[in-house]
Amino acid sequence: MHGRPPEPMFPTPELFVDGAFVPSADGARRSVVCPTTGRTLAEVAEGGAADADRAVRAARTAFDHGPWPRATPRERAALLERVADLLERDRERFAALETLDTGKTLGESRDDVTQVADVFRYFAALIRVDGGHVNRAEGAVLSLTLARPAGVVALITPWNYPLLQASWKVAPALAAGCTFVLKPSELTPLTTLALAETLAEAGLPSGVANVVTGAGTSVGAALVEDPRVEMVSFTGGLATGRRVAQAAAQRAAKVALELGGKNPNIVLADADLDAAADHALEAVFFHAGQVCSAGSRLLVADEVHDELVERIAGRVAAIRLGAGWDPATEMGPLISAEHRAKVEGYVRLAQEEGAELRLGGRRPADPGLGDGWYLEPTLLLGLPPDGRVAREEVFGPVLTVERVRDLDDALARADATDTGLAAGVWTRELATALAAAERLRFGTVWWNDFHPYFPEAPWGGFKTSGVGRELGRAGLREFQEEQHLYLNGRPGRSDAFGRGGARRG
Ligand code: TXE
Repeated sequence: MHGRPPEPMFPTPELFVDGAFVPSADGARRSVVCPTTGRTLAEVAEGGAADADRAVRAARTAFDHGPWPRATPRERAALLERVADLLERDRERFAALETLDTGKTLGESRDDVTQVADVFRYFAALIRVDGGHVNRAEGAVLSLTLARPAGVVALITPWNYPLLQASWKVAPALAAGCTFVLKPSELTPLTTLALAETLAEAGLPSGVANVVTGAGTSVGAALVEDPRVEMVSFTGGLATGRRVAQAAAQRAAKVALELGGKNPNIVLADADLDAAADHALEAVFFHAGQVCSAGSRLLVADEVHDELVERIAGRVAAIRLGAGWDPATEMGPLISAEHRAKVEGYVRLAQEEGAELRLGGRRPADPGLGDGWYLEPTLLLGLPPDGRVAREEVFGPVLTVERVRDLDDALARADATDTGLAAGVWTRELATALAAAERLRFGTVWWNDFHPYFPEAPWGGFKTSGVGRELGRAGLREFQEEQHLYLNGRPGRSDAFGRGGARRG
């Protein structure tokens, strides 16, 4: 029914510490399960606090005594370029592993790898041109701002974009001269372990990159609490992000957080409805809605509401579910049984809150899909703006639609959430889009589009969607400490102290 799953070369299923693949201290292992078939893909070493400790020690030694933080920007850039070359060489392997592990389509996984290689190339270029700046150059005095590496960093990533999210942290951390311990989601460690192999093949010195697979509550918590770790970069859910921030705050460590959001997609009466309908679907059904910037909340002007809903409904019903490796598939399964149950709970809650279930919301009847954690693409109409579903992240293939009076009404609803990651506005008038963007408290605003991002532009959220930015210049700054260097080429005498006040006056 699904066709044959790909058979890529699997990475060594061990921890990667100090340049070598090693078993966990207590020999524990965890089954990594394919969300499409329910079968075990690999038995991966399950690290614990002792392994986190060993990895941090390696990263600390590599930072304090190793060559990487002292390498020139040109040398670091050359290594990042090599990593990008290897990723492109191994694109099919990485894509197949990602599809097996996450359930997303092979097309999406291939695009992920292409973009990941581009992220490495971007930070390679940036580190060569972004060395700091001159604050003052006055006579013999020179004041410079230099960017020093932030030190040993912990990188904690989620399961929806395992390789891509890792690259948004790994590439700038390496460019900056940091050393790190990376903990992937326990659900999807395969491409992160393959990335460790790639970094080693590219010639990264031992101890600079370490990967410890295992649970968030053991490995993740140990990394965040470790006083030798100077910064934590975390992508995941809001509840976990708050815990991470609290633990880091206990010891005044830096944090960068990307915590997802409830992202409005606003369609005004003058919008190009053909394009708006296409992108309304892409906004939420891409990777079955398991995207931090999913446009799950469609706010449509009264005048065009019914027409847009009809256009969308016809297409939602036709979305083809299936295995990511089947070329006919448009949408794969959800990541786990627990996650599907959570999304189903939100579909029920939306109806209890007064929404009408127009389509989907069920597990597909096709017995060929019975082994995977599929959920039919779902369309809910008339979602009340004051309920929980209008505010909370569903993270599944669920599009909710609200009828709005006008732009003001849409903006008021969009603003009535605690999160602020990304928003879309559809109108033919640039002036309207600009006015909307000024009032939308979201880290990204798209006009007549939804989802595009690229390494040059910052990514992150307002409000509870996060702290700090990834990608762009800001994404490199997260992994740097600014140092003010004041140089005085002509030292003068100072009469300030101990000279009998002779010059005071
Ligand atoms: O994420 P967790 P979960 C949202 C989405 C989803 C919800 C929960 O709404 O339904 O979060 O997902 C590690 N100390 N997003 O529970 O737990 C964990 O092992 C340190 C949005 O799967 O946040 C994993 O590596 N680390 C998001 C990582 O945190 C800990 C993407 C993320 O997992 C830890 C994913 C701890 N105490 C889910 N506990 C986005 N922003 O895109 C867990 N972890």
